[in-house]
Amino acid sequence: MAPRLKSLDLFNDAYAQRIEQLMQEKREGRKVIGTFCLYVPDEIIFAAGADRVVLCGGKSDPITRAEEYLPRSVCPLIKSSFGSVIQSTCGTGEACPHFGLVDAVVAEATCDGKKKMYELLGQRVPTYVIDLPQVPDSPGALRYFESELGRFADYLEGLTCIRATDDRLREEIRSANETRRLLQRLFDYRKRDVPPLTGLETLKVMQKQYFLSPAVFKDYVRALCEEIDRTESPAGERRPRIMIAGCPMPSGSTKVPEIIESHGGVIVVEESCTGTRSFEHLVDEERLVSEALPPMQAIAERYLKIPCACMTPNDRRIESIVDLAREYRVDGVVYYSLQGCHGYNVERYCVQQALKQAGISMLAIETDYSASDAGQIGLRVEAFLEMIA
Ligand code: BJ8
Repeated sequence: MAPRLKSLDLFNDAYAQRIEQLMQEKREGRKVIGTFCLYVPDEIIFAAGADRVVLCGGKSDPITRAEEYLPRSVCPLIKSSFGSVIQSTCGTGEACPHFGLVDAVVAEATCDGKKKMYELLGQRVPTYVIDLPQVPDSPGALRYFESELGRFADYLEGLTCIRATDDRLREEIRSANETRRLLQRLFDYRKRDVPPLTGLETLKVMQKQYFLSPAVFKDYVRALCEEIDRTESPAGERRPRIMIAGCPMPSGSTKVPEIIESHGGVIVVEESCTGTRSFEHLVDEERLVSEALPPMQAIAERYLKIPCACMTPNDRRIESIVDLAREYRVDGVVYYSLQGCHGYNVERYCVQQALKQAGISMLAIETDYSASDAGQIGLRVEAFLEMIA
């Protein structure tokens, strides 16, 4: 196993530092936007002069409170996110320190549970919803999404009094693409026989992406990459290489990676919104120049390629999972889905078929944020790792 990299410590104080930074920005009059999903483009928020924090919950504590409002059968990510908000607005339980700082929430029309939760959220904080075409290759989908993003920029201008002009958007596109390239560089190191980072370490970095400011996050990821470059590649025994595919793992939800790696596997890639889906496509900077492509269209093109399970058909996700499995030379895939998440749970069947055809084994784990099934998951993971070793 590779020795722990010192630069990982940079990310440790991320939460406290970030709250201090946001409070300072608010004192200076900057608006803060809370989001819950990758489909809300950072480029537009920053170009309109606002800052953003991602409010997705990965902890199990706030769920009891959320169940006073939401059905128990709703996915834990939605319940945890909403429960944190309730705790913040009612002053009971551990409050979400970020929620208290947001001036508005920008939601998106993805899965049904989230859409309905946003309606309840709208009773507590100004909530703006971006509509999202869910048949992304249908004629007109791109134009519609581009117009939705234009409407979103108008909304932000009303809040911040700053127009997301083409020049400002181009600048933010450059910055966001730089983050995406850095993350790709970080993930490329994991293709080595002995990856310099465990899956758990990488996940904790990825979770900070959604809280830290882009400038600070990039500095830290760059420092981490440079440390890996300076460090000799360790030799070590080969552990079964695992890909996790499925639902995102927001801050607080590390149960499954912990189980996999404590049983001897090493996670080398995550196909999720806390993994490759967050950086895998760049906004096309070249065509901004060569074809004078309007920046809003370039942003719409890139974001519509995100293969969330709310999209249909979603062949590009299934193809991407098989490609990633080959690229990172995985021995097996752990399909991670949350209870109540119909999109990812139903899509599991097609993913399993495609992986079977490619000769790659898959273990499906459907879980929540509690520790109650950890023992049983451990037994299944152990048997899976033995089978693929
Ligand atoms: S782009 S994955 S961040 S919607 S797990 S709340 S889908 S029922 S989080 Fe997501 Fe955006 Fe898609 Fe990514 Fe619904 Fe499923 Fe819950 Fe989910």
